[in-house]
Amino acid sequence: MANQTIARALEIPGATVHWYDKPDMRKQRKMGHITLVGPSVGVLEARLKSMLKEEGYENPSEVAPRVGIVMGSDSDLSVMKDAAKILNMFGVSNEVRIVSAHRTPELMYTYASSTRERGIQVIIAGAGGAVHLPGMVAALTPFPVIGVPVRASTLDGIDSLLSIVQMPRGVPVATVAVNNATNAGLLAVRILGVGDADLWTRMNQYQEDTRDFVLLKADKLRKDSWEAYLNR
Ligand code: RP5
Repeated sequence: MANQTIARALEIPGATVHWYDKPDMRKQRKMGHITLVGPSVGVLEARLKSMLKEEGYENPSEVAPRVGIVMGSDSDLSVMKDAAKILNMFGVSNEVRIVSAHRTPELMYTYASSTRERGIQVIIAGAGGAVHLPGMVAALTPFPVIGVPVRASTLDGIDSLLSIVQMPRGVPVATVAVNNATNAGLLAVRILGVGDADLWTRMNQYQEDTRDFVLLKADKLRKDSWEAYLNR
């Protein structure tokens, strides 16, 4: 830990430097550590991010993802990106990965069974057709899994929806509407918000903003004729 690192850490609220005071310094030798505390995981993440940024780690992937977004194929990405957009908007760290239940079953196993040690708390899994990814991931981890049925076949997404929603008793998967990865992102934020006051407040604000937006449109329609409203 360089002197500048210690000085910078001391400027971050909630950070404490533990210097071991070892007599000599060697390459790769642990000389100390920094602990970070905060009122919520969200605040903690922001503090950690700011510290890593100061240290030159600009890449957000350096911060452990709290939500894992997985999909069976890159063809699902145009739908699944909406979950990542929502999580980014709420400042929730996430990662986006291709994990195919039928074509890379070993990877699916490794991914799902390593979620805890990697800090992932919620998984959003999307796929189309004969979908097994969300269910299998839910079978492999105790963390909540949200399934996104992707419209990817000739059956208009009904096949994907039924494959995900009809889970056997004992292995729950929260299923959102076909192609609605936005709701999967929002549900993940709500789940995390149960234990994160900062995130809870932001979700509450989001709901108030949504309500105000609808009321604004309702007011406009009330004042104008419906023809004028549609022609705007
Ligand atoms: C693709 O097949 C889909 O959209 C989908 O995600 C995928 C299912 O992949 P597996 O998980 O079954 O390999 O066409």
